[in-house]
Amino acid sequence: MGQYHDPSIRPSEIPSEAVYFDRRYVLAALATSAAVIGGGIEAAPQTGRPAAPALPEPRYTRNPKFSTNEPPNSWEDITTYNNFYEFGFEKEDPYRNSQNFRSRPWSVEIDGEAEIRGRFTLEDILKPHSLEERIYRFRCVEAWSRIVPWVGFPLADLIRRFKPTSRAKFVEFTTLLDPKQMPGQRTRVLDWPYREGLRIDEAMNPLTLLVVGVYGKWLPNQSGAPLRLIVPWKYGFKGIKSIVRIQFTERQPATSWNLSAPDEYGFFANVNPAVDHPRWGQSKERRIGGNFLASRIDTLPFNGYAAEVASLYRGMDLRRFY
Ligand SMILES: Nc1nc2c(c(=O)[nH]1)N[C@H]1C(S)=C(S)[C@@H](COP(=O)(O)O)O[C@H]1N2
Ligand SMILES: [Mo]
Repeated sequence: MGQYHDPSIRPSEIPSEAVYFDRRYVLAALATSAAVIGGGIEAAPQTGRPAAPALPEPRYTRNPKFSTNEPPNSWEDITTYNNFYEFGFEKEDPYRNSQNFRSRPWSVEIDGEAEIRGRFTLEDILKPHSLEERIYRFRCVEAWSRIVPWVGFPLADLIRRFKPTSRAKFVEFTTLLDPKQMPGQRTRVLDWPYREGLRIDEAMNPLTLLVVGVYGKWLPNQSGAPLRLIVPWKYGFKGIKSIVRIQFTERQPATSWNLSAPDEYGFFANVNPAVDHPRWGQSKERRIGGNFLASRIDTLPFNGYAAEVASLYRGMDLRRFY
C-alpha cells in the first residue's frame, strides 16, 4: 500500500498472497503484463472485505502531474460514506448492502456512433490500458468533499480505441439494471438504470478518468465496482458507478438526476461556488474525516481544476448551464 497504507485495515482483511498464486493468475502472469491485470480480476475472491485483492504495486504508476498534494482521506472515509442509491439512501447503506453484489464477471457494451461496437469483457476493456493512480479532490453536490487516491485510466484513451464517428457529440453511460441485486432499484426514487453523460470534449479531457481501483485495491462494490467514472471538476453525481454501457450519441443524453429534478441538477454540474443549489448554498464544503471545526472550507470554481477545464466552457453562461 506504500505511503497511503491505512492502519484501520486489519491484516486479516488484507487478501492473502494465495490470491496471487491462484492458478489462473499464474497462467496469466506467463502472458503479457496487461493480461496479468485481467487474470488478477478473474481471480478476485468475492468473499471477505475488501471484496477485491490489492493491485500488485507495479501494475499502476502514480501520476503526480494530475494529483493534488492534499492528504488523502482514509480508506474508511472513502468506502463507508457513500452515495449509491441502488443500495439504499443512507450514507452507510452502500457499504452494508453491496457486499454480495457480483461485480465479476462483468462486461461493457460499447454502442452508438462509433466504428467499433459490441460487448466486451472487463478484461478486454482494460487490456490495452495502463493503470495510474491520481489523487483527486471529490466534491458532492450535497456540499461535502474528500481527497481520493483513485486508480484508473483516461476515458480519452478508451474513446480513441473505439473510434467515434463525426456524429458523436456526447457520451452516455449506464449503470447495471438488476433489482434482484440492487434493492434500491425496487423503489422509484430515480428512473433506473442510473444514467449520466458528458459532452465529447469533456469526455476527452485528460482529467476524466475511468476508475477501477482506490487506495491500490480494486474498487469495493460500494465505490462502484468494477468500473466507474470520475470527472473531478464536476459534482460527484456525474461519477456514475458500475457501468455496463458506454454509448456515443449525437444528442445530449438524458441523465437520471436531471430527469428527476431538472432545476436542481443540470447536465453540466460543474462545481460552481457562485451558483447555489435551490435548497442550499454551494460556496462552502465540509471536508469529511478529520477535524470537524477545521472542516468547513471554500469551494473552488471547477473544484480547483479551473486552469485545466475552464476553457471548455468559454462563452457559456454557467448560471444558465449549471
Ligand atoms: N449508479 C450510481 N452512480 C452514482 C450514484 C448512484 O446513486 N448510483 N451516486 C452518485 C453520487 S451523488 C455521488 S456523490 C458519487 C459518490 O461516489 P462515492 O460513493 O465513491 O463517494 O457517486 C455517484 N454515482
Ligand atoms: Mo453526490
